[in-house]
Amino acid sequence: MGLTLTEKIIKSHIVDGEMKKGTEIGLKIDQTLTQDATGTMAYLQFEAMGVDQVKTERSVAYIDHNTLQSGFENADDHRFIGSIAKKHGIWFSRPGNGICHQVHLERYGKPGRTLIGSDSHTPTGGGIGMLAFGSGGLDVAVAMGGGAYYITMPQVVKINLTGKLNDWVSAKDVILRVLQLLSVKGGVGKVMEYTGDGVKTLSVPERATITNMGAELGATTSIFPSDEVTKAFLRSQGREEDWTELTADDDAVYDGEVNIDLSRLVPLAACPHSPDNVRTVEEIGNIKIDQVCIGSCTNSSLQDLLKAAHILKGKTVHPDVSLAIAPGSRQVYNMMAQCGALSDLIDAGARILECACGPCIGMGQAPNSKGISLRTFNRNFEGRSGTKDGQVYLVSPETAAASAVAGVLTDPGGLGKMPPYVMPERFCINDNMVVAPASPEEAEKVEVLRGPNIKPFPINTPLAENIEAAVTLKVGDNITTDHIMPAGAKILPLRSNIPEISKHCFAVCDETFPSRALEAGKSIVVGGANYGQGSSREHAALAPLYLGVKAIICKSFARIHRQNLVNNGILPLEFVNGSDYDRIDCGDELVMENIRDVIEHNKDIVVKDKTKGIEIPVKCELSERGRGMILAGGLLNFTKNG
Ligand code: MIC
Ligand code: SF4
Repeated sequence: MGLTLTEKIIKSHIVDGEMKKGTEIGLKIDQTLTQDATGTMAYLQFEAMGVDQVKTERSVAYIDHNTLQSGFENADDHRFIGSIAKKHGIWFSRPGNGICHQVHLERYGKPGRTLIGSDSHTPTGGGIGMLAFGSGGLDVAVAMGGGAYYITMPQVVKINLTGKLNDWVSAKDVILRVLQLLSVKGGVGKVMEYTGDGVKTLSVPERATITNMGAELGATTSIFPSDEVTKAFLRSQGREEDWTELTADDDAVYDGEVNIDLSRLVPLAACPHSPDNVRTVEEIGNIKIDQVCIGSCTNSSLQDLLKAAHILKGKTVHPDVSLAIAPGSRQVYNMMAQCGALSDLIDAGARILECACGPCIGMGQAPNSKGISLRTFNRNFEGRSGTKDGQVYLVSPETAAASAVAGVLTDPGGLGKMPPYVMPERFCINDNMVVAPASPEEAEKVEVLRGPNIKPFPINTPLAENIEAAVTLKVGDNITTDHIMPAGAKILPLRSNIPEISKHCFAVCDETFPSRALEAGKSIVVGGANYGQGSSREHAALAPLYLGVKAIICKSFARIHRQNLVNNGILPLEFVNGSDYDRIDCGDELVMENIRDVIEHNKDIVVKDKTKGIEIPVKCELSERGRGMILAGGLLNFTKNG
């Protein structure tokens, strides 16, 4: 029986377990990446492990999220990350060099390699044929130390692309169509593997747009084959030697199949407030818009910005619209300048931002009250833009640019013939903003620079014999990590300071939660389906840990967040009968008797609701290793105990 591409890469990297679907496997990790908003914690955790030099083939620390520097905090974090990177063998991509996923694709991604990153959009690397996963910072720290990365052996879904995209329809519309078909829960436990004749019509950055937003499907990751298109991209990046051909076997067996005829796709948009709330631009109609943002790790490649520049050339941004553009990397920015397209954007009235995440994570450019904002980004969760009642639509760069001129949501289809995009023979290569680590001999002398905002992270204690605590919060379905631990210009600077950032935990749902939870000392949170979808931020586990949350009971979890809870020793419990969700209320006193023994011996778990006088069966599906982590009070304790 032939193998899928995913299985081939897993086979060459598996160091623990067997390739049996649904069981836990450990993978050797070749490359890691961090970004600054999750990086400070990841490096503090790496330090706590006491490893001198990273054991990976390449580890890169990017600064791209917190670049506003509205106070000393961000700049201090940058210096901390820069110095600790230098000491431990990590390459340091300085602020201004670009968004981690875009830069990594351009300069470091290699077909057939494994990559984990402390950012949920790390699967962007799947566009170049890597098996790339988003994870918590602690998992990255372990991988840097040479430890395996554990996942559940995924199902592999074939996404068969046929035909060719029509003019003005783009990769963003492909992934929006997949989201429309499968929903934000549709990828859980699965790898999306793209195949078919249509693959060769898509460039590497277009493929990366698609694998990037596989995160929004909840997928373990997404991957494209490595073919002649990949080879040409690597050649233009001066890295042809990094290329290897990779495809699935002809007789590979998949667990599911989705067929997409590229030639039948039309411009799409994800309406507020979920990436799977997808309709055609035509169906939504010419709604009046207030803001357009082009950029983010999804759509900020040279190809994306050149298309936007073509549409904007010789035009003026509509008087009622603010257009902001953030190139994905310095390479993109520079090439836009060299070919004159940057001037077309400036002439049209675009507000050019630095190469960073910027508005995507609420670092500036919040829309006006109730403002309608079209964004080429990947997430439109409520409040994420920085404006609570902002209405964010996710669209392609073509739709974004056409709409910025018209002042209303506009199908770019009416723009005539689209000029073909020809990839440059050679991209503008300049790695001078990536600082090399010190040699192992020099490393000892490197001083790690810590600012006053960098506080130690909380470490859990071993699981108690019994848990007796009240429900301090009950939330609904599809709660995102942006609900649990919001980001944005005011809160992101606190990422290195858990006591401070915890004051904003669940602020979107209930501002009184942090003080109530702290006062209670220990408590339990109840949630619906797909709890913790979205980002990889470990802070969505660390802040509840600091506030005394002992367990989350919900209908189902998103993958990365569940792992972050286990890594930090918080019990992830799921209702055996989803309808029991309705029987528990906020304020109920819950008891889990002998929970330590129950977890240790994998027995059935019963939660007693003392307030209601009822018993509710829940489950906690963990591998032996996972149980060990919960018993020890998290991964660090577990590793220390040997
Ligand atoms: C995001 O897009 O939500 C982020 C900010 O990149 C996060 C990481 C973080 O919270 O720092 C992610 O996607 O993992
Ligand atoms: Fe940055 Fe946005 Fe991408 Fe997250 S999704 S890495 S915030 S650009």
